Amino acid sequence: MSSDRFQAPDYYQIDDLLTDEHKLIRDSVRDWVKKEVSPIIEEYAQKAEYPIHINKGIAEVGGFGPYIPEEYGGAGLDQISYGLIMQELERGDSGVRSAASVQSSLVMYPIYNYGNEEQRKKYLPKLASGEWVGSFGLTEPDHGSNPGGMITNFKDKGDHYLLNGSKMWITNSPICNVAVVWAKNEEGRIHGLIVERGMEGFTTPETHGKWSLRASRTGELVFDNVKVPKKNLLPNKSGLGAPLGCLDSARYGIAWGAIGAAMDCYDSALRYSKERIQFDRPIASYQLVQKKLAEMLTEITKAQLLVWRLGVLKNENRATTQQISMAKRNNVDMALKIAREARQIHGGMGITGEYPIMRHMMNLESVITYEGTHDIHLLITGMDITGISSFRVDQ
Ligand code: TGC
Ligand code: FAD
Repeated sequence: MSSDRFQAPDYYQIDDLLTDEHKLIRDSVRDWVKKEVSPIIEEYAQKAEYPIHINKGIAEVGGFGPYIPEEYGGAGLDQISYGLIMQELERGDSGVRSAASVQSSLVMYPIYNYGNEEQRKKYLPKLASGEWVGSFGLTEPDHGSNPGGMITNFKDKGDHYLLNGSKMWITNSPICNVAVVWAKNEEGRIHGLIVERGMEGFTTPETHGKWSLRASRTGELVFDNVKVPKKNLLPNKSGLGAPLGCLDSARYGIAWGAIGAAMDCYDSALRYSKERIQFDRPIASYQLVQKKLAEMLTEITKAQLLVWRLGVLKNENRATTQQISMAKRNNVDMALKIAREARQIHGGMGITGEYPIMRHMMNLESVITYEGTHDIHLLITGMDITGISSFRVDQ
């Protein structure tokens, strides 16, 4: 891959809305991505492996638990810093941002918010340092958009719980040391359980043959009469709202992350269009190419303003699920469209690993589906506007 010459667009001087600390954090993650991710990521994506050696670096730049308090190993940062970190990591690759999203918002978040002190102390520092990898098991083979229908269940056996069922499409499953798993108790109430690798009956088969998010490991979590100690139940929240609360935090990070992928595609397309000569002139001189570039920058700028405002609301604890949903849907869709246009501008070169475009484009095909599909988010907005759920006929 050619050297990383990325320059971030900031057409509306959005940097003026950031504090010096925000900019320092953003720039340090950007430098780290240029040095540690860009040179290797194409090779890892091609061989469908996650570069696990970078986990230490992600931890050092604050990517694991950015907003978790420092006493538990987190970085103790605000929500805009968290967003900027996700933006820069996804500028490198959605798989790298995925690793940080899952660890931070889907594993550390529920342990911090729904767990007890013993659980926080046992798991959070190891996850924050990158020593341990976590995964989050909500989706099942027959329950994706409708997680409330899950059939994974646990029974109270006196001194332990007996867990049965399976989860599918789980980021990091093949390499996780610990999984936060959502399952129903005998009354049908959803609870979170911390399942550790090595527990008898717990296996994590890998899903092979992905054309998307290749630099990220995906698999199943299978529970065959797994004896889970009672102390591993997250005690402080239950019901579907518990996993959905984690999703709010992860979806917020994705809304920022997608901008990173979009910026990388735009930046590459702009540079390529100025350097590529056809009919004796740079292709950047042609109106159709300029139209594409102008529209890309307009959409990136709108997305940047959307997440900045959402970050302010989130810092004030005022961001709603529905507002987060809108930003996730809009920004991922925006990034995917930009990746497709950028690929056109690169012509044949756009399909090669010489440029990051095709990798981002394929990655975004997962990002637009996971954490709630594009259409599910549209319907969450629809429900908010009308007060009528399209998911449930009785509501
Ligand atoms: P619904 O009736 O709307 O809600 C059930 C209960 O939950 C409450 N609630 C929330 N609570 C906290 N935070 C939220 N964001 C909440 N949203 C809803 C709600 O108030 C209700 O509480 P109660 O007390 O009344 O029972 O639920 P529903 O079954 O109708 O489903 C609604 C729907 C479709 C919007 C929801 O289930 C949904 O979001 N589906 C999409 C599933 C999804 O996003 N899965 C993601 C899996 S994880 C993943 O993809 C990780 S990828 C990571 C990576 O690699 O980066
Ligand atoms: P389905 O729910 O079957 O949806 C199929 C189609 O039907 C979609 O277009 C959807 O929008 C549409 N649809 C469904 N219901 C409705 C409706 N009511 N109205 C209109 N349209 C509807 N999950 C985890 O728990 N943990 C993870 O770490 C994780 N990582 C993932 C990593 C990758 C690479 C991928 C691809 C997925 C991951 N997921 C994870 C799962 C992801 O969250 C689900 O794929 C997603 O929620 C959609 O579920 P589904 O694939 O079963 O699709």
